[in-house]
Amino acid sequence: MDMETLLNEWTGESVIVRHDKPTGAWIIIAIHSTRLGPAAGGTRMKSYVNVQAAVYDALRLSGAMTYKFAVSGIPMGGAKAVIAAPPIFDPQSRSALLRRYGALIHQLGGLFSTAPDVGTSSADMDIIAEMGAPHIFGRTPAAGGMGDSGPITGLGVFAGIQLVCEHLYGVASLQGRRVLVQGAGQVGGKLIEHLLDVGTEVLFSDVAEAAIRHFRDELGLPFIPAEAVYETECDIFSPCALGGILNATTIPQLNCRAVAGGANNQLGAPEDADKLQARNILYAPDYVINAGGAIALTAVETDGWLYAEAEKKVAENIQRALREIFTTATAEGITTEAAARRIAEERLRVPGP
Ligand code: PPY
Repeated sequence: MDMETLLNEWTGESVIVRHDKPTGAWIIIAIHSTRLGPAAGGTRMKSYVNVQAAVYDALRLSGAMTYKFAVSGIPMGGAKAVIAAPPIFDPQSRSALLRRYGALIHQLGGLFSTAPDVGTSSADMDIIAEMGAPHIFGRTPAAGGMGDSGPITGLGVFAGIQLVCEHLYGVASLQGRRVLVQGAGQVGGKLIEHLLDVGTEVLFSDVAEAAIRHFRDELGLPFIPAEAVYETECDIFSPCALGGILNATTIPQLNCRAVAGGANNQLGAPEDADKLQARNILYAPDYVINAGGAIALTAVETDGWLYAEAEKKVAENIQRALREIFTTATAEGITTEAAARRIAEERLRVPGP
């Protein structure tokens, strides 16, 4: 798709594009909506085949942030930033690039705040904040931030799975339920710990050697190879790695009652929500169940909550949102994805700032 069509079909507000001459990197900030407040979204850093692919990623991901904040009741707008890095560049030029990115955020004067995302860490946020403060979430505790939001996102997914069980079986207990976690990283790994704590039968899949060694060899959990993930029988399938994994190829293979996981952009296409519904598989919309990081970062860093209070807020907030979504979907006979969208759009139907 050419750039004009891409931007034309996008429902967001503005895009900032900066070519970083010293490194050749492209910085793209997509401001999807400032309807509910100043916009925020994580910074994703990786290499892309071309600038267009990077712009496309930023545009696509920014909308989910708008919906995430709206459904979670956080007074912020949605955005996402992408740093399209050159294939190889040394760590020194990386910090300099992050500082220049921080200066750009500073220039935007609060229109946009950022946080860690795929390819960026809390340590990176510290560097970006040297120029970009105070518009940076998720700095390291040493720099006064909350640190990594992966664990609390994992806790939120766990709380969401409990609510899914309550909806499916009438009891929130996970004891003896079988959950397959795809991706035992920052979020999935923490989720697995919470599941094991309450007596869940956990299966996992991962491609990283270190994760396989830990969860299969040290903890003795059944390891499911990538090619068998979708067909493996379980109560809940929890995608915590890649996007786009729910599609025309995988949905017919699924052997579960529900999909509830932390990965972003799980649906390959909008109609995949209908395919799940037709198979009677309950889907917890990704941007609702994975909102724990956003909820906690804003609670702790903007509103001054203690971490332990934020943990409670994350669990309650996600469970309340999913309950409302499942009730709406059942009452209206629509998909859970459509119900979540409807609730978000109702909240967005207010006068702009
Ligand atoms: C996300 O939840 O996907 C994020 O990008 C995290 C986040 C958290 C707080 C402000 C902005 C982004």
